[in-house]
Amino acid sequence: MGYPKDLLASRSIIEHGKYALIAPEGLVNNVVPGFENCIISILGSPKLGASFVDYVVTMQKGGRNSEGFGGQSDVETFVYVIEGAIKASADDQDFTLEESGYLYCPPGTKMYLENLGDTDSKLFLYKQKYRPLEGKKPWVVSNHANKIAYQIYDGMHNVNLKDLLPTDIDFDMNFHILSFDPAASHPFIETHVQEHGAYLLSGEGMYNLDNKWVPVKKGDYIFMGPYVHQAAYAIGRENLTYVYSKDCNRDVEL
Ligand code: UGY
Ligand code: MN
Repeated sequence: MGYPKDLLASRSIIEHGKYALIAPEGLVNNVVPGFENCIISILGSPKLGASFVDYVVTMQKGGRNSEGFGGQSDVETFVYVIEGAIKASADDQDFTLEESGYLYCPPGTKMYLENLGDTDSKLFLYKQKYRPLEGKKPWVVSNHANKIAYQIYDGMHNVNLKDLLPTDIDFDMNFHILSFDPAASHPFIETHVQEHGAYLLSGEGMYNLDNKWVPVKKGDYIFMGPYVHQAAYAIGRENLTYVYSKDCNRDVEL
């Protein structure tokens, strides 16, 4: 949508500190040091009210981050391959990640990324300050979500969930995939302290954000701040599926 073919209009909704729907057509390229031959857009960030940073990265031919992403003593990182194939490395281990492949790096571990082949790869990338817990330490995790079986979500026969990271208390957040069959919905409108950054992998639906229903589809990004009302209805023929982060396993600090 846009000039000269159409009106200058946008589906994106930005409510700082509360929630945001960011449609892909409004994104611009942000130069982020360390990334070469990559088109990067910063999505959720502290400037929007999120406690994490999410990025969508298109790695072109020769795309790489060979300086290492993250690696600070208090920063954890996560990458998920939306399409294409990359080599991801951490702690001298190499992982070939194809569509649905992911890598989590704990604090102090740099993540190295390199596009494989001549075609573009698209990544959902994340970083956050890790909240330590005495005696506990998370570790490097890599897998392909396509190899993980779905579990029934909250007793709903037509909604399914995958946990991408271990549920051990060492981890202060998890990534999940939630998938709604056409016409399926959440069992209730959630209001919870945890934040989410969600990237829509397939389908279309109506999303309740702050108790207002808005249309959403594949390629959209949604930030949900603490306590914001949230729920989805899937519409159309394809499953509405998204990958999202959720903080867990920690008390709220006073
Ligand atoms: O895990 C969750 O809180 C998830 N059900 N939220 C969401 O899909 N908006
Ligand atoms: Mn939620």
